[in-house]
Amino acid sequence: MFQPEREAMPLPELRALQLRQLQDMVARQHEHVPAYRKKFQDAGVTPDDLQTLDDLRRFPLTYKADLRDNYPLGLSAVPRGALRRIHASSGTSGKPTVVAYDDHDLEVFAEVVARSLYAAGARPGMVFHNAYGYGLFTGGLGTHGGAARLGLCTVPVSGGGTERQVELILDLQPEVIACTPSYALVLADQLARRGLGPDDISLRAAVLGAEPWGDKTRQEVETRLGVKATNIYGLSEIIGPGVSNEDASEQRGSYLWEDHFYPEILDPQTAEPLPDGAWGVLVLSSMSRRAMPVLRYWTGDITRLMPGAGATGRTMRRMDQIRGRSDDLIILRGVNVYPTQLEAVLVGLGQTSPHYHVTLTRSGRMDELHLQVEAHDESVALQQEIERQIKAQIGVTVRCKLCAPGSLARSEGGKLRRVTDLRDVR
Ligand code: DLL
Repeated sequence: MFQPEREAMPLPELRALQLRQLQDMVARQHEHVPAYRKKFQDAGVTPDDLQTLDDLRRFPLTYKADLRDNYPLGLSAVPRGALRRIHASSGTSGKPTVVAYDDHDLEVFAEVVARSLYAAGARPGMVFHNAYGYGLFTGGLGTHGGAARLGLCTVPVSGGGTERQVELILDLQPEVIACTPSYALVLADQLARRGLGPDDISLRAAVLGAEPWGDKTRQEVETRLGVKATNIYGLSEIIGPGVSNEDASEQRGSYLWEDHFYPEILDPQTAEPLPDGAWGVLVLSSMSRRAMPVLRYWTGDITRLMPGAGATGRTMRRMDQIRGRSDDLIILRGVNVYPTQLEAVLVGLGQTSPHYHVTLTRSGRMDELHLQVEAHDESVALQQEIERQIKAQIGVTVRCKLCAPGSLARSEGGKLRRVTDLRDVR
């Protein structure tokens, strides 16, 4: 552990710290952020109503729309002169969502990323190939700060330029790489094109996140790059990468740094709290943030808090892999489908590559799901077997099309979109 005194804090102490920090955050929001004061008024609560952790459910949720409505810095709780960095989240229509950090927030950011990288297997003195995008995206600079805190030597290569990335990996011999899972496969492809494999490179640990991925991708990245791959999760509104990370020795659930981020799992439809073990929407409160603390932020990410403690001695809870987002949930003729469920069926079959793409169309009143998958064997028999297994395991009829390895779009370091929804295009 990077910070055993925090990561393995006795549970009663952790719960007391969470309550204290939540009380402090709500008081600061009430005093300094008019939009929160109004939200509290509308919900009929005051900061004094937060006496136990259970009381939190009476407090209002924060949605992405709240950040947009208060664009750019309306939710800031500190004077403008105290701000030290701005990031923005990608991929939304219209204006981006802007998030702000003061000195204290950047310390917290570095600390949670350092813990995450350590859990992934990074150790002081190692060389760190950082292929997350540098810029407004939190991935590059966020992991950079944590790597400095841990004592790594960072190669700030950022995204894109795959050939140059491979050169740098060969020449500088990094032990640790951070990038999206889909980009890790792009790098493996480029190495293979040069006739190189895991024994020719120095990498040992890959810290992968920013998009949903599953065990099929993990297996492929691990064998082709010769690394242990762990899942790093996070989002700009809460801090960026480093809300949680798996431990390399365990690879079962990401330890959520609960001394800074308070997690809840809510029912996607009713927003009622769900117990540990149940799948629902992850809601997070960034308790220790100063510049732009958010209360009960509806991440839209579907996961669960895993029941019981992990095997590493940490007391903090683990979250499972993200199954999808509550808003990219595919509802196909009444059946809920997450793209990662399709991936799980492909893993089970074991005869395709992890590259797939879903296109949703509507003909008349019928929604159709077209699944393109790369496979060496483009036979009708395999295509029918995939359709049959998906029907049997998920309960939906899909049309599968096999295509040659390398033919589907690859990530250039940014987020890969696995679903194209053409149903609303008229
Ligand atoms: O993607 C922060 C990040 C950077 C995380 C690098 C990990 C590594 P945003 O651009 O605000 O921030 O996007 C946040 O990305 O709500 C999830 O839907 C998705 N996401 C992030 N990490 C994972 C993951 C960064 N490990 C949104 N698995 C989140 C699945 C992820 N989805």
